[in-house]
Amino acid sequence: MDEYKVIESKSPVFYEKYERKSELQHQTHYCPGCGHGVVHKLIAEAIADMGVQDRTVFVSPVGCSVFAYYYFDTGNVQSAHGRAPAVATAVKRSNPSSMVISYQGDGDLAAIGTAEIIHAANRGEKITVFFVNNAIYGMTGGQMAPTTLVGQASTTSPWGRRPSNEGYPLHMAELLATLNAPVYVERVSLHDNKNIMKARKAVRKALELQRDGVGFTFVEILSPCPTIWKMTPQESRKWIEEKMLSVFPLGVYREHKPEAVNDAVPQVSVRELLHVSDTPEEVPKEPAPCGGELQRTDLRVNIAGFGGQGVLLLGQILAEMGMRAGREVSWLPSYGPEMRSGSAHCHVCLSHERVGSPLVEHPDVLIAMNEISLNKFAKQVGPHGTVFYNASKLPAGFPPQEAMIYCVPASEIADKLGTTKATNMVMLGALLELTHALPKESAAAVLRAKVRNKALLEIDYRAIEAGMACLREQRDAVTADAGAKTEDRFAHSR
Ligand SMILES: Cc1ncc(C[n+]2csc(CCOP(=O)(O)OP(=O)(O)O)c2C)c(N)n1
Ligand code: SF4
Repeated sequence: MDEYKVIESKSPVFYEKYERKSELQHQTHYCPGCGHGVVHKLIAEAIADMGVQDRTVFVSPVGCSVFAYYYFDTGNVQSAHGRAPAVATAVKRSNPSSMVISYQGDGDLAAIGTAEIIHAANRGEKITVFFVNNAIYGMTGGQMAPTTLVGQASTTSPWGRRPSNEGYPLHMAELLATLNAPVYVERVSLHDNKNIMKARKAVRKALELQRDGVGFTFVEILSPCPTIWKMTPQESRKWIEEKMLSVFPLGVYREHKPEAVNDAVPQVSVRELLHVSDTPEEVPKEPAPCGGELQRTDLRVNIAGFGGQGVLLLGQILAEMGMRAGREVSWLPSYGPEMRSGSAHCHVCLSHERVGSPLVEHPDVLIAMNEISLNKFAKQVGPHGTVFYNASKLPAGFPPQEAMIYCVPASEIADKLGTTKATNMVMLGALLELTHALPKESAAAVLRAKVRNKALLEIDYRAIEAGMACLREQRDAVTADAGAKTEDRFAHSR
């Protein structure tokens, strides 16, 4: 006995202490004999040996694979079911020096996430995907997975999988190997120690290729799930050998260096992309002070109407004006399936501070281009907010609102100027006049960059002026006639 010394050690890539509910503290999340624990060890060892722990990010989706974040002392992101390759893409692209691992089960990757894995592979994202194939949905108690074998019983295929009804097992390694972009695709297995050593090599190789920036790497790992298979750990290993190997042959399915193609996307800033210069023309950053009543330079705006009314474009113009004035901005469009005449709205934030969320639930300003939008959104505007409604008067029976409402017959005005296309510009004029959020010169500068048609550009300028004039007129009427009956032209209440 003296000759042997038992040494227990743990990879430094694992957390010192694994967090579990107190009564389960003595065990990991994985069942005895589960392959996930083995795969974890192989990955941890490779990360430690490569010295990349500090820049590794694990993306764990849904399934037993999700538990990875309790064990790996690396960056961890949990993604929605099947979406790990998309999330991994975002992490890798925004931080190219990171080592990004998408760690997925077969239900996750080959069922709900089929689109994500295929497109990430096809784009050649420089990530590594470890695909733990146990031929079943483990976490949820044994439903059929796309990888379930023909004849294999599951809770959703109690008579065994039948190709005539459930189709055939999906061969993900073979499928991805048909694509041009992946640089390394291999299938390995955990059914005995010799094969675990081969899996170890494959895991390392995939990660090394990622470290060297070569391209998309994918390792499929045949892995036991004794609990759901209702077998002992030993029987599970045997079952892989006897049943799974013939359906999922092991081996390297793709290994190639990507061809050098000169199609690198130029790295440009958003400002450059939108042709917004850092030192915008002689446009003042803040508008000149004046007597507007909603004088705010920070604004949260909802612009709503039909598709085709320039709703989204108005939002873009506003956001771009904000950008030119050095604001933090966001533009969040939302539209239905129809291109024209369907409902459309967008949220715009103009702020002196970073925008926390582009979603505007309670706008300072609502620009309602039609009655439906007025009815739908006016109640969201708070007591100090303003609504601009595209008509000369409010709809009959429209209830009093907390917000101030201005009726700006923008379509009518634009029509008289020569085209209803300029409706949105009339509204922009009204907004600028009332809020003084941004200088009107900035609107002209943005329009010059956006509108190629000279005649339309002229109409747009005039539409902005007309919107401003319309608003001035109404405001003066309010001032002169404070307290008088004004509901025919506009209604206001606070
Ligand atoms: C959107 C969504 N659909 C379904 C589920 C239920 N669900 C949880 S895990 C899982 C299957 C996971 O199976 P697999 O990817 O094979 O992982 P394993 O547990 O076998 O490791 C499903 C369907 C969910 N959580 N979210
Ligand atoms: S259910 Fe299966 S995959 Fe999940 S931990 Fe248990 S053995 Fe592993």
